[in-house]
Amino acid sequence: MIQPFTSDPLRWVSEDGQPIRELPARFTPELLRELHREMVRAREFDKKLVTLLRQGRTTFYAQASGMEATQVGLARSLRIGHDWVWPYYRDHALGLAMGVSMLDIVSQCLGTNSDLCRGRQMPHHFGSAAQNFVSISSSIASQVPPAAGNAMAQKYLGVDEITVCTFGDGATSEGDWHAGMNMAGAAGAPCLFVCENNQWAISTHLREQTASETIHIKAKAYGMPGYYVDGNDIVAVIEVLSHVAEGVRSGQGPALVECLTYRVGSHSNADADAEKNYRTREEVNEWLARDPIVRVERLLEHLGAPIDAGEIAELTRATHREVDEAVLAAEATGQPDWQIMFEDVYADIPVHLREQEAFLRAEQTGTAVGGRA
Ligand SMILES: Cc1ncc(C[n+]2csc(CCOP(=O)(O)OP(=O)(O)O)c2C)c(N)n1
Ligand SMILES: [Mg+2]
Repeated sequence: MIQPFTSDPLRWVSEDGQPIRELPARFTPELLRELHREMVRAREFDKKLVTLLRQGRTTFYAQASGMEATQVGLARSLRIGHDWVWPYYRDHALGLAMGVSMLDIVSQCLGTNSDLCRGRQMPHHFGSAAQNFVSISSSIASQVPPAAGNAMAQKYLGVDEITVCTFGDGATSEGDWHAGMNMAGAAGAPCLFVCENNQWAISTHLREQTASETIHIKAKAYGMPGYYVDGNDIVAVIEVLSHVAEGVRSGQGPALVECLTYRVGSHSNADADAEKNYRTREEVNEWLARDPIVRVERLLEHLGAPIDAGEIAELTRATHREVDEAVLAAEATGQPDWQIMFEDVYADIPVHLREQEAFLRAEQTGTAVGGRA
């Protein structure tokens, strides 16, 4: 039933929340409510972080609003803490759903002492060892070759794990993407590539990005199956991704899954206003009407187990409290001292860095007598 290379995205639930294929038994109202909760938490996290950005308490943030079904669904399709995830910069809904702590993510965004990197990484580029969630990089597609390498190592070591590598539609134009796909294909490495196709790479539309009809058909060239799924239908995302992940796990080699979705907010704070210049309000409204959270609410209504508005409001408040508490806890640890830039790289700090540290210290205390050449 789950076939690769379909011309239309695989879907289980229509945009108005009606099952269009038999709903698999595991999608009980309880599970659907849990998934709904995780998506609402991610959406509200977005809103709170945009506020922190506007307050100048962090300097970079990229919203995932509209893409929650893809990311929360992916988290449900993995063996968390076992499989390895090489994410990209819009994956906080994935991280949250995988159990990365709110405090860790917020600390990283604020660059406080509670941040594992202590402010030495671009905000909103967290990682988490407990979940094998590799630290995010902003260089588009730079995670793809190392993810393929990770999967090759898993194959050679014969471990019962897979690698998951996520990226946007724009990333598929990068040389690194093709190198990584080729390497994984040639090696038959257990890598699940997930394209979060939100149809825009900042202001470049998918149609300008590639002459291929879809992203998933590119898998054919690398000798792996390519699947096409409605990324706003969380039932479809979980059905397809867990099926494909099990294939990868059982030694069938790598696979590519394209989740068709949309980012309803701006690309990041870098284009918060410019967004209005490259896409129409009508297009955004069209996709707002396909909201993945509302789709689950309608499905639950259809199943006779509706979530009432009061419950959603309480869920929203609880998430806001959770973020507020994480912000207070992170800020209470203070900002890192400048000296930390010399730490955590070398076991023994080399002499030239010690000299620079001494120079900076003298600058700080006003006792510097001259610069270094
Ligand atoms: C190597 C590289 N080139 C250019 C950029 C600038 N840049 C940042 S995000 C982005 C668009 C990426 O779009 P996509 O892969 O579709 O992901 P999305 O932001 O839509 O989730 C670009 C070009 C970058 N970060 N790295
Ligand atoms: Mg994109």
